[in-house]
Amino acid sequence: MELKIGLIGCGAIGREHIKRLSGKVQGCKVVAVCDVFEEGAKKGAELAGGAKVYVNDVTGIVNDPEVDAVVVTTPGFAHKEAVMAAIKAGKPVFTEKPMTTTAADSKEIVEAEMATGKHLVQVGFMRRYDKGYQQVKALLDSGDFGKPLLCKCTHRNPEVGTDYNTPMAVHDTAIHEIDCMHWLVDDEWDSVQVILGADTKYTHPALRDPQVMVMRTKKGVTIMLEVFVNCKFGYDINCEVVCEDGVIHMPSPAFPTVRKDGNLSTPIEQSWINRFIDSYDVELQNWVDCAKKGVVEGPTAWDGYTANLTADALVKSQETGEIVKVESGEKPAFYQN
Ligand code: NAI
Ligand code: ISE
Repeated sequence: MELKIGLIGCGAIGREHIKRLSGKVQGCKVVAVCDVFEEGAKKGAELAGGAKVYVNDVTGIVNDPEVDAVVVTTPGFAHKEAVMAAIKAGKPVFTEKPMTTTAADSKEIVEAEMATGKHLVQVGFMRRYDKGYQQVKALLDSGDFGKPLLCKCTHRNPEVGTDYNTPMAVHDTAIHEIDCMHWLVDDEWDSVQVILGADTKYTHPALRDPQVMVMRTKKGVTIMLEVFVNCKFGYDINCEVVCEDGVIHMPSPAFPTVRKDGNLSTPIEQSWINRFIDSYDVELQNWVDCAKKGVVEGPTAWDGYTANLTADALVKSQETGEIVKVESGEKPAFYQN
Protein backbone atom coordinates (compact mmCIF):
# COMPACT_ATOMS: atom_id res chain seq x y z
CA MET A 1 0.00 0.00 0.00
CA GLU A 2 1.24 3.49 -0.88
CA LEU A 3 0.90 6.11 1.89
CA LYS A 4 -0.80 9.17 0.38
CA ILE A 5 0.61 12.31 1.96
CA GLY A 6 -0.68 15.87 2.29
CA LEU A 7 2.17 18.32 2.97
CA ILE A 8 1.56 21.74 4.53
CA GLY A 9 4.14 24.51 4.07
CA CYS A 10 6.05 24.55 0.78
CA GLY A 11 9.03 26.63 1.89
CA ALA A 12 12.68 25.60 2.24
CA ILE A 13 12.39 22.27 4.04
CA GLY A 14 8.89 21.64 2.68
CA ARG A 15 10.32 21.55 -0.84
CA GLU A 16 13.23 19.34 0.29
CA HIS A 17 10.81 16.89 1.93
CA ILE A 18 8.50 16.87 -1.12
CA LYS A 19 11.50 15.93 -3.28
CA ARG A 20 12.64 13.14 -0.96
CA LEU A 21 9.08 11.82 -0.44
CA SER A 22 8.63 11.80 -4.23
CA GLY A 23 12.06 10.35 -5.10
CA LYS A 24 14.04 8.64 -2.38
CA VAL A 25 11.51 7.49 0.21
CA GLN A 26 9.72 4.28 -0.79
CA GLY A 27 6.05 3.40 -0.42
CA CYS A 28 4.53 6.89 -0.41
CA LYS A 29 3.30 9.67 -2.66
CA VAL A 30 2.67 13.37 -2.04
CA VAL A 31 -0.91 13.74 -3.33
CA ALA A 32 -1.73 17.21 -1.99
CA VAL A 33 0.16 20.29 -0.85
CA CYS A 34 -0.82 23.50 0.91
CA ASP A 35 0.77 26.90 1.45
CA VAL A 36 -0.55 30.32 2.40
CA PHE A 37 0.77 31.50 -0.94
CA GLU A 38 -0.66 30.03 -4.14
CA GLU A 39 2.68 30.33 -5.89
CA GLY A 40 4.40 28.34 -3.14
CA ALA A 41 1.76 25.64 -3.21
CA LYS A 42 1.96 25.36 -7.00
CA LYS A 43 5.75 25.01 -6.83
CA GLY A 44 5.31 22.25 -4.24
CA ALA A 45 2.75 20.48 -6.43
CA GLU A 46 5.13 20.64 -9.37
CA LEU A 47 7.98 19.14 -7.31
CA ALA A 48 5.65 16.30 -6.35
CA GLY A 49 5.11 15.57 -10.03
CA GLY A 50 1.53 16.86 -9.83
CA ALA A 51 -0.44 17.13 -6.58
CA LYS A 52 -3.69 18.77 -5.54
CA VAL A 53 -3.15 22.40 -4.50
CA TYR A 54 -4.65 23.90 -1.34
CA VAL A 55 -4.15 27.60 -0.65
CA ASN A 56 -4.27 28.63 3.01
CA ASP A 57 -6.59 25.74 3.83
CA VAL A 58 -5.15 23.50 6.53
CA THR A 59 -8.52 21.95 7.40
CA GLY A 60 -9.23 21.21 3.74
CA ILE A 61 -5.99 19.35 3.03
CA VAL A 62 -5.98 17.42 6.32
CA ASN A 63 -9.56 16.21 5.78
CA ASP A 64 -9.14 15.41 2.09
CA PRO A 65 -10.25 11.74 1.83
CA GLU A 66 -7.32 11.11 -0.55
CA VAL A 67 -4.86 12.09 2.20
CA ASP A 68 -3.79 9.23 4.52
CA ALA A 69 -1.13 11.11 6.48
CA VAL A 70 0.13 14.65 6.98
CA VAL A 71 3.57 16.32 6.91
CA VAL A 72 3.83 19.77 8.52
CA THR A 73 6.64 22.04 7.34
CA THR A 74 5.22 25.46 8.16
CA PRO A 75 7.16 27.73 10.55
CA GLY A 76 7.04 26.63 14.20
CA PHE A 77 4.33 29.08 15.24
CA ALA A 78 1.91 27.48 12.74
CA HIS A 79 2.53 23.79 13.61
CA LYS A 80 -0.11 23.50 16.31
CA GLU A 81 -3.11 24.19 14.06
CA ALA A 82 -2.07 21.55 11.51
CA VAL A 83 -1.05 18.92 14.07
CA MET A 84 -4.30 19.34 16.01
CA ALA A 85 -6.31 19.06 12.79
CA ALA A 86 -4.52 15.81 11.90
CA ILE A 87 -5.12 14.37 15.37
CA LYS A 88 -8.80 15.32 15.08
CA ALA A 89 -8.96 13.55 11.71
CA GLY A 90 -7.20 10.49 13.22
CA LYS A 91 -4.35 10.72 10.67
CA PRO A 92 -0.63 10.12 11.32
CA VAL A 93 1.28 13.41 11.29
CA PHE A 94 4.97 14.20 10.98
CA THR A 95 5.73 17.73 12.12
CA GLU A 96 9.02 19.50 11.72
CA LYS A 97 10.63 20.75 14.91
CA PRO A 98 9.76 22.48 17.18
CA MET A 99 6.44 20.73 17.74
CA THR A 100 5.13 24.14 18.84
CA THR A 101 6.86 27.18 20.26
CA THR A 102 5.64 26.83 23.87
CA ALA A 103 5.20 23.97 26.33
CA ALA A 104 1.60 25.05 26.94
CA ASP A 105 0.72 24.55 23.26
CA SER A 106 2.61 21.25 23.09
CA LYS A 107 0.81 19.99 26.17
CA GLU A 108 -2.51 20.45 24.33
CA ILE A 109 -1.18 18.26 21.52
CA VAL A 110 -0.06 15.55 23.97
CA GLU A 111 -3.46 15.57 25.64
CA ALA A 112 -5.33 15.50 22.33
CA GLU A 113 -3.23 12.57 21.07
CA MET A 114 -3.66 10.58 24.28
CA ALA A 115 -7.42 11.17 24.13
CA THR A 116 -7.57 9.38 20.76
CA GLY A 117 -5.76 6.35 22.25
CA LYS A 118 -3.67 6.20 19.06
CA HIS A 119 -0.03 7.10 18.42
CA LEU A 120 -0.25 9.67 15.64
CA VAL A 121 2.45 12.34 16.10
CA GLN A 122 6.16 12.25 15.23
CA VAL A 123 8.44 15.27 15.65
CA GLY A 124 11.28 16.02 13.21
CA PHE A 125 14.20 15.67 15.61
CA MET A 126 16.25 14.10 12.83
CA ARG A 127 19.57 14.15 14.67
CA ARG A 128 18.51 10.93 16.41
CA TYR A 129 18.73 9.35 12.92
CA ASP A 130 22.17 10.82 12.17
CA LYS A 131 25.02 8.30 11.86
CA GLY A 132 27.48 10.53 13.71
CA TYR A 133 25.24 11.03 16.76
CA GLN A 134 24.31 7.33 16.68
CA GLN A 135 28.01 6.36 16.72
CA VAL A 136 28.63 8.63 19.73
CA LYS A 137 25.62 7.13 21.48
CA ALA A 138 26.77 3.56 20.81
CA LEU A 139 30.19 4.36 22.33
CA LEU A 140 28.58 5.98 25.39
CA ASP A 141 26.16 3.08 25.82
CA SER A 142 29.05 0.56 25.56
CA GLY A 143 30.24 1.73 29.01
CA ASP A 144 33.88 1.69 27.81
CA PHE A 145 34.24 5.43 28.46
CA GLY A 146 32.74 5.47 31.94
CA LYS A 147 30.05 8.02 32.63
CA PRO A 148 29.67 11.21 30.59
CA LEU A 149 30.69 14.34 32.53
CA LEU A 150 30.30 17.25 30.16
CA CYS A 151 29.62 18.01 26.51
CA LYS A 152 30.84 20.85 24.31
CA CYS A 153 28.62 21.64 21.34
CA THR A 154 28.51 24.26 18.63
CA HIS A 155 25.49 25.01 16.46
CA ARG A 156 26.59 27.57 13.92
CA ASN A 157 24.63 28.76 10.89
CA PRO A 158 26.22 30.98 8.23
CA GLU A 159 23.25 33.35 8.43
CA VAL A 160 19.51 33.53 9.15
CA GLY A 161 16.56 35.54 7.80
CA THR A 162 15.83 39.02 9.15
CA ASP A 163 12.70 37.77 10.97
CA TYR A 164 14.80 35.40 13.13
CA ASN A 165 14.98 36.77 16.68
CA THR A 166 16.53 36.06 20.09
CA PRO A 167 14.00 33.43 21.33
CA MET A 168 14.31 31.59 17.99
CA ALA A 169 17.92 30.79 18.89
CA VAL A 170 16.27 28.50 21.44
CA HIS A 171 13.11 27.10 19.87
CA ASP A 172 14.26 27.03 16.26
CA THR A 173 17.96 26.23 16.65
CA ALA A 174 19.04 24.96 20.11
CA ILE A 175 15.91 22.78 20.16
CA HIS A 176 17.98 20.21 18.22
CA GLU A 177 20.55 19.94 21.04
CA ILE A 178 17.80 20.13 23.68
CA ASP A 179 16.34 16.96 22.20
CA CYS A 180 19.40 15.04 21.10
CA MET A 181 21.85 15.72 23.93
CA HIS A 182 19.62 14.38 26.69
CA TRP A 183 18.85 11.38 24.48
CA LEU A 184 22.60 10.92 23.93
CA VAL A 185 23.56 10.93 27.63
CA ASP A 186 20.29 9.21 28.59
CA ASP A 187 19.19 11.69 31.26
CA GLU A 188 16.58 14.42 31.78
CA TRP A 189 17.26 18.18 31.91
CA ASP A 190 17.41 19.78 35.33
CA SER A 191 18.37 23.45 34.85
CA VAL A 192 19.55 25.84 32.16
CA GLN A 193 21.17 29.23 31.76
CA VAL A 194 21.82 31.55 28.83
CA ILE A 195 24.88 33.78 28.81
CA LEU A 196 24.78 36.74 26.44
CA GLY A 197 27.83 38.83 25.67
CA ALA A 198 29.37 40.66 22.74
CA ASP A 199 27.19 40.62 19.63
CA THR A 200 28.43 40.14 16.09
CA LYS A 201 28.23 43.16 13.79
CA TYR A 202 26.14 40.99 11.44
CA THR A 203 23.11 40.86 13.76
CA HIS A 204 20.26 43.32 14.46
CA PRO A 205 18.56 44.66 17.62
CA ALA A 206 16.00 41.83 17.81
CA LEU A 207 18.67 39.09 17.75
CA ARG A 208 21.41 38.59 20.35
CA ASP A 209 24.06 36.59 18.55
CA PRO A 210 26.05 34.52 19.57
CA GLN A 211 24.55 32.96 22.69
CA VAL A 212 26.03 30.47 25.16
CA MET A 213 23.56 28.00 26.62
CA VAL A 214 24.54 25.92 29.62
CA MET A 215 22.23 22.99 30.31
CA ARG A 216 22.58 20.56 33.18
CA THR A 217 20.98 17.13 33.46
CA LYS A 218 19.58 15.58 36.63
CA LYS A 219 22.75 13.45 37.04
CA GLY A 220 24.87 16.60 36.66
CA VAL A 221 26.10 16.25 33.07
CA THR A 222 26.77 19.80 31.83
CA ILE A 223 26.26 20.74 28.18
CA MET A 224 27.92 23.93 26.96
CA LEU A 225 26.33 24.97 23.69
CA GLU A 226 27.35 27.86 21.48
CA VAL A 227 24.55 29.01 19.17
CA PHE A 228 25.92 31.41 16.55
CA VAL A 229 23.55 31.95 13.65
CA ASN A 230 25.48 34.59 11.71
CA CYS A 231 28.92 32.98 11.86
CA LYS A 232 29.28 33.56 8.10
CA PHE A 233 31.79 30.76 7.42
CA GLY A 234 29.48 27.73 7.24
CA TYR A 235 27.03 25.31 8.83
CA ASP A 236 29.17 24.00 11.64
CA ILE A 237 27.75 21.40 14.02
CA ASN A 238 30.11 19.92 16.59
CA CYS A 239 29.66 17.68 19.60
CA GLU A 240 32.28 16.42 22.03
CA VAL A 241 31.48 14.33 25.08
CA VAL A 242 34.05 14.30 27.90
CA CYS A 243 33.76 11.08 29.91
CA GLU A 244 35.56 9.57 32.91
CA ASP A 245 37.69 7.31 30.70
CA GLY A 246 38.08 9.26 27.49
CA VAL A 247 36.65 11.84 25.12
CA ILE A 248 34.30 11.13 22.19
CA HIS A 249 34.21 13.62 19.33
CA MET A 250 31.42 13.29 16.77
CA PRO A 251 32.76 12.89 13.22
CA SER A 252 32.15 15.75 10.79
CA PRO A 253 31.15 15.14 7.16
CA ALA A 254 34.18 14.01 5.19
CA PHE A 255 35.76 16.51 2.81
CA PRO A 256 39.20 16.25 1.25
CA THR A 257 42.03 18.19 2.87
CA VAL A 258 43.85 20.07 0.14
CA ARG A 259 47.29 21.66 -0.09
CA LYS A 260 47.32 24.66 -2.42
CA ASP A 261 49.02 28.03 -2.68
CA GLY A 262 50.75 27.65 0.67
CA ASN A 263 47.56 26.58 2.47
CA LEU A 264 46.32 23.34 4.00
CA SER A 265 42.51 23.49 4.00
CA THR A 266 39.26 21.51 4.33
CA PRO A 267 35.85 22.79 3.22
CA ILE A 268 33.04 23.23 5.78
CA GLU A 269 29.43 22.26 5.01
CA GLN A 270 27.35 25.32 4.11
CA SER A 271 23.77 24.28 4.86
CA TRP A 272 21.59 22.02 6.97
CA ILE A 273 20.20 20.66 3.68
CA ASN A 274 23.37 18.66 3.00
CA ARG A 275 24.77 18.29 6.53
CA PHE A 276 21.84 16.13 7.60
CA ILE A 277 20.65 14.89 4.20
CA ASP A 278 20.96 11.18 5.10
CA SER A 279 19.24 11.68 8.46
CA TYR A 280 16.18 13.26 6.82
CA ASP A 281 15.99 10.37 4.34
CA VAL A 282 16.16 7.69 7.04
CA GLU A 283 13.81 9.63 9.33
CA LEU A 284 11.07 10.00 6.72
CA GLN A 285 11.41 6.41 5.46
CA ASN A 286 10.97 5.23 9.03
CA TRP A 287 7.98 7.54 9.52
CA VAL A 288 6.28 6.31 6.32
CA ASP A 289 6.84 2.64 7.25
CA CYS A 290 5.51 3.24 10.78
CA ALA A 291 2.54 5.37 9.69
CA LYS A 292 1.33 2.45 7.57
CA LYS A 293 1.47 0.20 10.64
CA GLY A 294 -0.17 2.81 12.87
CA VAL A 295 2.86 3.13 15.17
CA VAL A 296 5.42 5.83 15.99
CA GLU A 297 9.03 4.72 16.48
CA GLY A 298 10.68 8.14 16.25
CA PRO A 299 10.52 11.16 18.58
CA THR A 300 6.98 11.45 19.98
CA ALA A 301 4.69 14.29 20.97
CA TRP A 302 5.97 13.74 24.52
CA ASP A 303 9.54 14.37 23.29
CA GLY A 304 8.26 17.51 21.54
CA TYR A 305 6.57 18.67 24.75
CA THR A 306 9.54 18.04 27.05
CA ALA A 307 11.83 19.83 24.58
CA ASN A 308 9.48 22.81 24.84
CA LEU A 309 9.63 22.75 28.64
CA THR A 310 13.41 23.11 28.40
CA ALA A 311 13.08 25.72 25.65
CA ASP A 312 10.71 27.79 27.80
CA ALA A 313 13.28 27.75 30.62
CA LEU A 314 16.04 28.86 28.24
CA VAL A 315 13.91 31.71 26.87
CA LYS A 316 13.26 32.84 30.45
CA SER A 317 16.99 32.80 31.15
CA GLN A 318 17.64 34.83 27.99
CA GLU A 319 15.58 37.56 29.66
CA THR A 320 17.12 37.36 33.15
CA GLY A 321 20.51 35.69 32.78
CA GLU A 322 19.55 33.52 35.78
CA ILE A 323 19.79 29.76 36.12
CA VAL A 324 16.27 28.44 35.51
CA LYS A 325 14.96 25.10 36.74
CA VAL A 326 13.40 22.96 33.99
CA GLU A 327 9.90 21.82 34.81
CA SER A 328 9.38 18.15 34.17
CA GLY A 329 6.43 15.85 34.30
CA GLU A 330 6.00 12.12 34.79
CA LYS A 331 5.98 10.42 31.38
CA PRO A 332 2.47 9.02 30.87
CA ALA A 333 2.18 5.25 30.41
CA PHE A 334 0.89 6.01 26.87
CA TYR A 335 4.40 7.18 25.90
CA GLN A 336 6.41 4.49 27.72
CA ASN A 337 8.15 2.06 25.33
P1 NAI B 1 10.09 28.63 5.33
O1 NAI B 1 9.69 29.97 5.85
O2 NAI B 1 11.11 28.55 4.27
O3 NAI B 1 8.79 27.85 4.84
C1 NAI B 1 7.59 27.83 5.51
C2 NAI B 1 6.46 27.76 4.49
O4 NAI B 1 5.24 27.58 5.17
C3 NAI B 1 6.32 29.03 3.65
O5 NAI B 1 6.21 28.66 2.30
C4 NAI B 1 5.05 29.66 4.18
O6 NAI B 1 4.37 30.43 3.20
C5 NAI B 1 4.26 28.45 4.61
N1 NAI B 1 3.25 28.70 5.62
C6 NAI B 1 3.31 29.50 6.71
N2 NAI B 1 2.17 29.41 7.45
C7 NAI B 1 1.37 28.52 6.81
C8 NAI B 1 0.07 28.01 7.05
N3 NAI B 1 -0.63 28.36 8.12
N4 NAI B 1 -0.45 27.13 6.16
C9 NAI B 1 0.24 26.76 5.06
N5 NAI B 1 1.49 27.21 4.78
C10 NAI B 1 2.05 28.07 5.64
O7 NAI B 1 10.55 27.81 6.62
P2 NAI B 1 11.51 26.54 6.66
O8 NAI B 1 12.92 26.97 6.82
O9 NAI B 1 11.18 25.63 5.57
O10 NAI B 1 11.10 25.90 8.07
C11 NAI B 1 9.86 25.26 8.23
C12 NAI B 1 9.90 24.40 9.49
O11 NAI B 1 10.90 23.40 9.33
C13 NAI B 1 10.25 25.15 10.77
O12 NAI B 1 9.55 24.63 11.83
C14 NAI B 1 11.75 24.90 10.93
O13 NAI B 1 12.17 24.96 12.28
C15 NAI B 1 11.86 23.48 10.39
N6 NAI B 1 13.18 23.19 9.82
C16 NAI B 1 13.79 22.06 10.26
C17 NAI B 1 15.04 21.76 9.82
C18 NAI B 1 15.73 20.57 10.34
O14 NAI B 1 16.94 20.50 10.26
N7 NAI B 1 15.01 19.58 10.88
C19 NAI B 1 15.75 22.59 8.83
C20 NAI B 1 14.97 23.72 8.40
C21 NAI B 1 13.73 23.99 8.89
C1 ISE C 1 16.59 25.52 11.10
O1 ISE C 1 15.20 25.63 11.23
C2 ISE C 1 17.05 24.14 11.40
O2 ISE C 1 16.34 23.32 11.91
C3 ISE C 1 18.48 23.95 11.25
O3 ISE C 1 18.83 22.61 11.46
C4 ISE C 1 19.14 24.84 12.28
O4 ISE C 1 20.53 24.72 12.18
C5 ISE C 1 18.74 26.29 12.07
O5 ISE C 1 19.33 27.09 13.07
C6 ISE C 1 17.24 26.44 12.11
O6 ISE C 1 16.88 27.78 11.85
